Amino acid sequence: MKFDKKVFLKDVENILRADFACDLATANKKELYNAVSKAVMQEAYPDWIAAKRQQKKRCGYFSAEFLMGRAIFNNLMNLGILDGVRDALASVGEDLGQFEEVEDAALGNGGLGRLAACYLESAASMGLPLDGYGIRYRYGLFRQVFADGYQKEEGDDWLKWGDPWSVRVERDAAIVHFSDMDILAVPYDMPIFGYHNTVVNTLRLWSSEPVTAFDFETFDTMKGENKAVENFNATKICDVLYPNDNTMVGKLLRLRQQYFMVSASLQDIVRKYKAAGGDFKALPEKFCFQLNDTHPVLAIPELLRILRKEGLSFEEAFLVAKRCFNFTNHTIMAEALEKWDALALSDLLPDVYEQIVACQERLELEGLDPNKFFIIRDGTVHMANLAIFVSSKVNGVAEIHTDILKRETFRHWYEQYPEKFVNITNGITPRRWLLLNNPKLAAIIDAKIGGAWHTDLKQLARLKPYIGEILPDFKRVKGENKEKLAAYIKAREGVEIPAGFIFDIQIKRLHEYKRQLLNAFSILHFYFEIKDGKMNDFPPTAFIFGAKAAPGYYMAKAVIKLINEIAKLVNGDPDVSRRMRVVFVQDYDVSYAEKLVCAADISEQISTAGMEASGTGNMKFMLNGTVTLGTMDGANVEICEEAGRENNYIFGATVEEVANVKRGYDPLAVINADPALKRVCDALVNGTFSDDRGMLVRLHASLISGHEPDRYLVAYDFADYIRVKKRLLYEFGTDEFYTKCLLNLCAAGKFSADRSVTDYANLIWHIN
Ligand code: 26Q
Repeated sequence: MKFDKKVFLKDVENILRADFACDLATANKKELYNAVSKAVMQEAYPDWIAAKRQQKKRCGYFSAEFLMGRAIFNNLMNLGILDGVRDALASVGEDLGQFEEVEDAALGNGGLGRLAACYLESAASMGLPLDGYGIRYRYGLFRQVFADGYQKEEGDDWLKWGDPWSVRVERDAAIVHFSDMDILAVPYDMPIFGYHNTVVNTLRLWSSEPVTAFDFETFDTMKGENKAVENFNATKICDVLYPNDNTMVGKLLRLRQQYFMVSASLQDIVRKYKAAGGDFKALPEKFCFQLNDTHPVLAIPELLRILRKEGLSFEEAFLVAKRCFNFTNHTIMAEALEKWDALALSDLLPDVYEQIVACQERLELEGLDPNKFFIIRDGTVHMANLAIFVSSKVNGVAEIHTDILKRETFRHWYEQYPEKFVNITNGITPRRWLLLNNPKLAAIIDAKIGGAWHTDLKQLARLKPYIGEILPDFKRVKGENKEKLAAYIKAREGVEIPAGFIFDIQIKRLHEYKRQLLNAFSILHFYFEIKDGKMNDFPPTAFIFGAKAAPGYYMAKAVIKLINEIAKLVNGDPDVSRRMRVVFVQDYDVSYAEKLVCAADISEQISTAGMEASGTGNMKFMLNGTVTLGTMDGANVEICEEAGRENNYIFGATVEEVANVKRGYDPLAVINADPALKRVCDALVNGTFSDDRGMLVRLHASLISGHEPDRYLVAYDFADYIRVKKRLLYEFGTDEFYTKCLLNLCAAGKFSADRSVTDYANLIWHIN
């Protein structure tokens, strides 16, 4: 984008006057933020409008989550005006950095939502016509605070800074019909700017409003009383993001949210297609839809419903839908696979349910074994099966994950329709996750190989011959990033972390399968060893955690309490705190991740093999030159393929081993056979920690008793984890070690979301 400082400041001043009745001298931070953002938006409108008018086939990325993070810096960078705006503001005595206080848009939980955000940015940067469709939650993912080491949740009022990067498009409002009420859906469009290429795609988020307040003509006096109730319910649909990650909650309000977003999106798309004179049978030539897990799968029966109302037969509608939809699976965890009660669904959405029944009948027509192939069975609707049956392509998100889908989770479907299944390994946008979050490292790379890697990440391989040369600069920058992070943690958490320590970081949602508990156990073990004087040469290390637990997930919350207790024990013990620090940062989010990822020495990716579909945090660390301490799970496998297993620190049972171990696994025997492990486990129940809620006792019990004791093999992998982690800590700091870091960076090319979206475009969407 062209940038003229004078024009820009004039625009800002005009907006300040019109919208806030103030000027540059008197504006507060919020007013300035809104005016600066709107001034940029205003300049970008022509390109945006041009993009909306294009006649090319487009893909809609349907997702219940878009974890966008902070927009302003990313947008300025992609438009090529980051320095220009910074200088312009500086010339009037304002610091662009002040906008670091602006709230993240946290309209997502974790990996799946952040992936959607990375894909939108990458598609725009690659010039691919991809638009996001989702929900404009009034409150995003809860804000986390610790009280006495226990997690507490607070509402995330992300709009308190305003929303200058969205425009409300009332003319595109649609009515979504439920059996008990009609709801108005109003879209808010957010521009998605490609990196230095004038492309502008759209993220359209729907907000629910009462129909009556919008249009009094449709007000039916006969139903006046009911309308009052509807008005109350209407806004509720988009009130809040469900805070679950990798667990399904069967709440009717969640089902309403899902239908609300897909119905509004499809009605809008079909209406415009029709207005442009489109023939419905040719819809797949202009549109396709990527279903981000099962959350938007009601789009399938909804499109069928709409097409049938437009006069297509079921078979015609079915063939159109099949060519339009594709489905991504993000998890094999049984508790995350969406199932809905058929009665509840048919009560709420009778016309939609009718189409699901028709799909089931269509499936039966194929004459397959009904025990293997079903959409509705025993009064339950299986959303993944519906998605697979009606989609053209089904994809997993890393090679090992897609293999497990084919071999186990969806085995029958794969055997019946092998051509449907493809792998698209996840990726991350290198703009936000290197250029923006680690500008000093980016500059080192630019100086050696130029900037082509910004949009062609495989170019990083060309850095390999220079590793020796850039080693000192790399170390210096890593050190500076660690200083900065330490200061930030000191300010936010009140915990002192010497920047000279090794920074060992585990950041991701809290889940038993991700095994933060295993990490905690290793720390406790090192603590005891140091206390006993058995590890007087322990390399000083800071163990840093960031994670939110779903509010109703008891064991996850117990792990948070445990780690906070360990932190208290370790940091408060002068014998040990010279060699170790532990901190669990509060309210971990995208912006915190940006600061942590560039300052890490160790990336903890230690899920039980077979459980983490892909992981994307692992890629972010790798791209910032960090070695992985991990299991052979998810994309870790491909990280090792690309960067060399010898340049990372791999431990633990493999997928095959996990399956074997689980037959007749006796964790108590494993614990009793290993005194180090026994001591750590005992600490949960012998008064080492204070816990008036008894959470740690129950955590301990989950390892040794119940239906499936130690389901995630913490005890089984403990010894190998300790062995490899020790080796890593003692190898740290040598030139060989930093060479490993840089070899990982050089090999990160595959994990660009630019590659991922290009694969989707070529193999699935056919929009290239
Ligand atoms: C479902 C029904 C009702 C309420 C909530 C949910 C729900 C919400 C979020 C179920 C699952 C999720 C999130 C899943 C997720 O984030 N999966 C992660 O996806 C990443 C991107 O592909 C992978 O890298 C991770 O491995 C995977 O865990």
